[in-house]
Amino acid sequence: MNVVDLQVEGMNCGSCVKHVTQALQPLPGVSSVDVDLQSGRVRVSGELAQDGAFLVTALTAAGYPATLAADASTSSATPQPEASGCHSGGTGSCGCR
Ligand SMILES: [Cu+2]
Repeated sequence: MNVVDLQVEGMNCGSCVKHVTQALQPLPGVSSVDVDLQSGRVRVSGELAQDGAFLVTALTAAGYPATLAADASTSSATPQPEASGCHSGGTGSCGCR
């Protein structure tokens, strides 16, 4: 079991969190995905065979440009269930439509 932390851009609302989770969850070896909406941090745990680059690729393809976060020693990534909905007064700049 290992953990990869990603820094993800373009998440502004709960729907984005859902999209990001759905983009990562089916990938090989992924057993859990924790998204912190406010910091844009995503923590993926599982039997991840590679260095996490495939996670970055998948997320970017899903419309959320991601980079590997350098330190894996952040405090717990607490999922943020809800922010301003992007369809109701959000900035509109997030990856979901
Ligand atoms: Cu959104």
